Amino acid sequence: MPDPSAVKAALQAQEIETPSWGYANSGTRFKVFAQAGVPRDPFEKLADAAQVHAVTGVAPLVSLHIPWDRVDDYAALAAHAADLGVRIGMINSNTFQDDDFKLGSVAHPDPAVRRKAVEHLLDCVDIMDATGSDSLKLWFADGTNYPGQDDIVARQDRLFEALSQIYERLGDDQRMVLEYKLFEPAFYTTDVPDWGTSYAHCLKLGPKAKVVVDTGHHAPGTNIEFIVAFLLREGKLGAFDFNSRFYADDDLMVGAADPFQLFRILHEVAKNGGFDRATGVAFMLDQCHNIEAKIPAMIRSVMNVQEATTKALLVDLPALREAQAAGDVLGAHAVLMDAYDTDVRPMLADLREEMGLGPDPVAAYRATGYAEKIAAERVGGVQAGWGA
Ligand code: LRH
Ligand code: MN
Repeated sequence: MPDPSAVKAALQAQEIETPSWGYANSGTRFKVFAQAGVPRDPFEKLADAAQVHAVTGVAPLVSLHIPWDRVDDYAALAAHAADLGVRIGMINSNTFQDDDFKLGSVAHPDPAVRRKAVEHLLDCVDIMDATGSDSLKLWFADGTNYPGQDDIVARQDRLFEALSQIYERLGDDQRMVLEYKLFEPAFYTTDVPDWGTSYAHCLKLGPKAKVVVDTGHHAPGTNIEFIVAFLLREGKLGAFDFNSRFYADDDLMVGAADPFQLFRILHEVAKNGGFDRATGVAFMLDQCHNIEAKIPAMIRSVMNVQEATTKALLVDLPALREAQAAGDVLGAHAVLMDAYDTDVRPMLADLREEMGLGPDPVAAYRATGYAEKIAAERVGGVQAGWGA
């Protein structure tokens, strides 16, 4: 069995990145239900993220989304983060809400529109410089809705041209991570629809370009842990966007819909050096809390990642490999299920107490009275959202 103190050390070193937009209002095309106390600006979003880190101890990074988190002074925002005990993580670009991007952004037929998109991406690299972020996270809504609407190969050429311009701009210690998504908002072709397309572009771009695996962006039935294992083998896994789903890109709390899938994914991460800081995999949540209280949902999500990580780290790898080598199908499967069926909550409660935290982060947060405080204070102004 793995050494419990080594497992605890790895858990204590875990750094989960929470999304600034997960603290803001969000919804579907049907309705966005506002909630009392929602932040009105990126400074308040960071304050909420700091609450998640304060009670879990493993969420020190906050991902920004531009322009949703646009401010006049990004260095001041980064300093505010530091005062709160958190850091700015990945900078997410947004080329999916401007009217000019209806037919695409970096893959748009019109070179002037493509230039506008590239300008935005270059602005995001400037924001990385100003905030000390080392990662530009790129997701493109670009695609088509009808056969014949545009040329698939020509769009790939335009996409790669734009990615190359951004790649050239990156500093030595900076990188870009390219996210794929099967569909939505485009419903016929999406220009980066799957891991293979992202991987192929990243391979051609160079070592500073890696793939983002958003767990909600695959066709039903996709074996995501295979993709994760393959990308780790190739040294091309850059980041996760963790969430869960029952149907499409539901963006529900990670581990809520399919905790076994999350375990299988993190088992591949644990077994293939994905938790080693040197591998440089970012573990971000990308969720929308449309009806649930946002900060408790974020805390629960961090706990779900911790629980799945703990189970993955408890897999008896020597026994697993021995059974696999012997062709002992059921034996090998049983080794994995033993870890998955382990109740790791007592171990995590102990770890939190060793870290000087309360054993139950949700209860610890409730005890702060922070939810009532922000509901009372954050009156007036415009609540943050997706600004569409
Ligand atoms: C696209 C996506 C992407 C973000 C957005 C908030 O569906 O997963 O990662 O930019 O959600
Ligand atoms: Mn995502």
